[in-house]
Amino acid sequence: MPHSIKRIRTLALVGQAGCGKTSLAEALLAAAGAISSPGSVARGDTTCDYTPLEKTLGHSLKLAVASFEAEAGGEGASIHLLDTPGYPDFLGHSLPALAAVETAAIVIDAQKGVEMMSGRFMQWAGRRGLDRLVVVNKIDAAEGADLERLLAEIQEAFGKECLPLNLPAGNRSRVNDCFFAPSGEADFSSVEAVHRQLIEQVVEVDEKFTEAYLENSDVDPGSLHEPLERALREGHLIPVVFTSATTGAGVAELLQVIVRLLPNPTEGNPPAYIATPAGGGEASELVPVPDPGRHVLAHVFKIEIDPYVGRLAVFRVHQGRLTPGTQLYIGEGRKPVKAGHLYRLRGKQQMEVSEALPGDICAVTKIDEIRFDHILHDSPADAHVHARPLELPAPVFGLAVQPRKRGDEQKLSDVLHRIVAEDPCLHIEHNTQANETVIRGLGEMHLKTLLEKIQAQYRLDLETRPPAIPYRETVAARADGHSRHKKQTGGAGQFGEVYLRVEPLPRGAGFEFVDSVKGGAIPSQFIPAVEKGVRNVMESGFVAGYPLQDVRVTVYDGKSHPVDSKEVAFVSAGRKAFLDALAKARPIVLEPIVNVDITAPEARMGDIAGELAGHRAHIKGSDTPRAGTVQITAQAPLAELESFPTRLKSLTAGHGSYRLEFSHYEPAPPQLQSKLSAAHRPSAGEE
Ligand SMILES: Nc1nc2c(ncn2[C@@H]2O[C@H](COP(=O)(O)OP(=O)(O)OP(=O)(O)O)[C@@H](O)[C@H]2O)c(=O)[nH]1
Ligand SMILES: [Mg+2]
Repeated sequence: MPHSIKRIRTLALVGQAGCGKTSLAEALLAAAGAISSPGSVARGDTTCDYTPLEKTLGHSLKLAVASFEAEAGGEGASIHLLDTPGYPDFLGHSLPALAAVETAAIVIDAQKGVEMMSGRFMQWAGRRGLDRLVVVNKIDAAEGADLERLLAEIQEAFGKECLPLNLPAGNRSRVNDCFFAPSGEADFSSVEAVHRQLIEQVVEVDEKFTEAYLENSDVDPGSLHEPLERALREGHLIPVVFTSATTGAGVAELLQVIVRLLPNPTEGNPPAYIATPAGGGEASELVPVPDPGRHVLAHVFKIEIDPYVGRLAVFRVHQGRLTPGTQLYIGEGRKPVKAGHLYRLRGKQQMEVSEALPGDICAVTKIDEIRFDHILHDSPADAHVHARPLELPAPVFGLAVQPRKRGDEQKLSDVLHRIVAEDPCLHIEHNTQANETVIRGLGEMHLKTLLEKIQAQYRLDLETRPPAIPYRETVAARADGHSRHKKQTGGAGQFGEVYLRVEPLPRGAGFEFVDSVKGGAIPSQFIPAVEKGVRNVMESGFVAGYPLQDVRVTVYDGKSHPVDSKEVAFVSAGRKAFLDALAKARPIVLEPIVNVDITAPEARMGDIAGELAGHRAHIKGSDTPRAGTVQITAQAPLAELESFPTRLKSLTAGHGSYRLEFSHYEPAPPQLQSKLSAAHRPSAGEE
């Protein structure tokens, strides 16, 4: 069968950790005959969980691509299936999958029902205009009555557009089709009634079909491709299917839905790119056309770095046709590269192919310039095209790290560099103040697995500690300062004298330096030297060794000497005059305040409020986005939240999640002020 765009299906499996995505991918691969028998997560031999750490931990840590051919109902398809990790800590791996597919399959654990990540992915996929499909997995493990209730729960949470394409039957040992060829009895509801509901929902998007349906009181489902495609694209229909990855119930039927009903790359809502004209200007939306005859536009949504094999860049083609010989430009880079080899992926396995069409998900290896989110294109005119931004959460959970063994500093820097390339939700900061390297991620588990990976894959042991809190200093009053710098040692002397004033500025205003010296009392060429002296102190702090902010320094008078005045003299005088003023200007320490956004089971609301109150937090509001779930917004000093993730986890048995976001600085309470300045004093002796 020749490769063609219309045969391609792209699908991402998303949802709560443990709902069975990796197992389902395995079952689908086996049902299509791509693997001889399904592997299992417990045995550690699945196609998608192929990294050593995933095998040990028994859950997915990164995005995996499984491409395979399938046939159903006489139709053939070339499927690119994406398996994503469910833990919110790995959103940097799961969210990018949404940029690569036409359809998001939200997998729900039949035993657990609608969970937090099911809802979040439903929303994210909807916002990106993806077709959505709900897969209720693990039906073997749930009771029939639970499944009926679950279907109602799904409709309550995500709307009446969620209609089953099949229903569990034979006491959940199989499913009965309600769309293509409805027949037989189901465990609950009626196949016939569901069939009617489905058809009515589909024809509703088009008057022509509605009329035909009303006239004949039925239509052939085979003739409904067009309105069905539209219903999916407009979110007017969100099909629900039932499966068991373990027993295989509903798996062949799901494969049939993928082949026969899901959109090909010319259907669905087209993805939008952003184009900025060369030389700047207003950015505009650019909609790629899934036509192999046009310029190539492909989006890199995954980077994987294997310590032995090197860099693998996985991309989705949105426009044009790629071959191993295509000259490719990388983002805004001007130097073209040749892919050399193009691969399709099936977990770890790489299968060489001779072309990639719009809709194809392929990989190239060993091109070090390619980064996550890059656009690969074959025309220099497209250098300023970017993918529509992913709504990735900002990493705020930090750990300061250093190698256990001395001399491993360079190795640490290399390893962090590689690891950050694979995960857009991971940042590295160098805090020169505290002389520490801080890794920031989305949560405790994110960083913990990262450290394990660094240990196992790169043989690098790290010591960790909570990162230093970025305190700041400021002044609470206005004061004047003076210093005269005079040195007479044999030859040429040094002379400089400075009068200045310091005053507080509103919070967040930063630093202002004003020169109001009259009549050249300090010659203008020495003013920068005075500023330099002041800035030295701004950086090193006064009371507790943290940078100063929100102050204005005005130099208003001074004295110079025709021979002995030099830059060094004014740097020193500026510095000492500023210190003199600071001592009188009621210097204080500011602490960072963050916004905390907590989502947790409603029953734990009281405990969480208590925990927050004990840590100087103010609760700003609470909301119930879904039955049983509460969302709390609060503000708290960052320093108080060190143990919060652990406490939240134990209070909610792991079901709570939180997000932090910097808000502003506030004066630290007196006790903390004294503690911080006492801690600083031993090394402050130089003044
Ligand atoms: N009874 C039953 N168990 C299942 C089914 N599907 C998966 N499981 C089990 O559920 C557990 C989690 O399955 P995974 O496939 O790893 O789940 P996942 O969604 O990939 O999890 P993450 O990768 O952490 O997001 C494993 O122990 C599976 O064997 C099913 O249909 N029925
Ligand atoms: Mg998994």
